[in-house]
Amino acid sequence: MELNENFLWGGSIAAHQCEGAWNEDGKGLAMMDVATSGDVHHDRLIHDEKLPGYTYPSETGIDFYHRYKEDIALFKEMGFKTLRISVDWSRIYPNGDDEQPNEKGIQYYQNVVDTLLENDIEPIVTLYHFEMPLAIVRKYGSWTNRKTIDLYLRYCKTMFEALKGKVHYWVTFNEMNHIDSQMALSDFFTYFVAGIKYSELENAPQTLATCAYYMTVASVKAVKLAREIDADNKIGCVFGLTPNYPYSCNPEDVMLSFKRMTRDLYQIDAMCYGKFPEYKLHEYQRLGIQLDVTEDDKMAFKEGVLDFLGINYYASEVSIAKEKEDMEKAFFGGVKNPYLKDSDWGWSIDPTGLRYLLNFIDRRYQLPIMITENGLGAVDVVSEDGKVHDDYRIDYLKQHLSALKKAVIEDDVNCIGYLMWGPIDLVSATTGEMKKRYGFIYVDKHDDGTGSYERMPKDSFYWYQQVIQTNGKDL
Ligand code: BGP
Repeated sequence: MELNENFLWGGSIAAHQCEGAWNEDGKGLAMMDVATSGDVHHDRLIHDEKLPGYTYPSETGIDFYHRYKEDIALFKEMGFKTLRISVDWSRIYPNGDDEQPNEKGIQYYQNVVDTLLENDIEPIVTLYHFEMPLAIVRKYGSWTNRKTIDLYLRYCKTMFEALKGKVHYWVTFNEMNHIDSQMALSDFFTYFVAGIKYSELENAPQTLATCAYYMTVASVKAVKLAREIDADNKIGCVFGLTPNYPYSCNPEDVMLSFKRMTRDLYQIDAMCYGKFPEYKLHEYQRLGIQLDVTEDDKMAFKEGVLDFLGINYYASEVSIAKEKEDMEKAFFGGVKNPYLKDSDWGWSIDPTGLRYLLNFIDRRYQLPIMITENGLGAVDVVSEDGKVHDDYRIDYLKQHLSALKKAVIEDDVNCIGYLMWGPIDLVSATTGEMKKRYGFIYVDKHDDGTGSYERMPKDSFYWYQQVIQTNGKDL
């Protein structure tokens, strides 16, 4: 048995990491426009306003806004069946609550989608990839306010209508689960997902739970809306999931590991089982957290069950109940796994973790799964022959795709696509750097502001082309 012939091969990119053009054609400021770069040791900093004259890679990105035709032609050359893009909400409603949408912003995404279709590439559109208008954060307090659900739905409606009949795969949110996952205990992660800074919250558990709940309600309502506008729409939500292993068979390690692995699945439960889970509501009650669950919300959960699940997979974690002081920590949390190597940015490299996760999610939800992100962030060097020989990336992807094939072929997991993250080099979300590169296509752009933006296929470009051509037979 092989992968289905309709298997969706492709890649994923996000507006704020590639478009640039931060102030063109009526775009407003978005949340990420005030985040400056960090590095492997430091989180990105979040400022109150855009720093005047401060140029950092996100401001110009990789200039995808002006070069999308050239880039899509390269994706086509690789044989992409699909490309996941995101819409930057601040291009559509620059102030969040404008009376009318910004036509130029809509036009831009129509052009990108038309170009994809002309190249036989199926567009998958994410409506929220950390790109909320900054004005909504300032004026309404972002997802702490129920009003934001209405603003989000109005924006979704605008996009569902503008791209009706052209886009059939939609993603309501990217990685909303990080709002209260392990990762959330830093300013950057809560800001990234919901525009709030962890250290500034007076009652963090209550605020994080409220934001998570409102985002979940917004997602199920968007699912219903998408179906009403076009019955052919397939709507998913993307989660950044991290399998967790017990350090030993000590039942306490196993219990802790289970708790961590399942702690942010309640949003998926809510989106797949037609109701917000009782176990989470009881947990909130015990913690003194109150949610304003309305009858309208309950109906929305029933009516907004997802069509597919998107999983972003990068690394696994390990849990140990009694951590010793000298144990090395892993980037994603927990202690370092002695059986795994790390990437240059400290993310564990674990292909079997992908197979494990696919099995886990398939058996729990029985919905089609798309791997919506996976890849290796590395420092690439242009060799003397002018090329990038990224055999390490090929090796990483080969191992992960072979694990995915085992999940589909041997374990019968219903995985319908594989979208490699950052098929063209772009700005890193967690560090804001260009140095951390994922692409099959090299972009001549650097953190010091130099570079011509010229595009160049790396060795992995030709490797992926072959993978797609043989539908994954030749890895
Ligand atoms: C995911 C985000 C992406 C992407 C990826 C890699 O969490 O959805 O936007 O950037 O992580 O992270 P980074 O770019 O920091 O290496």
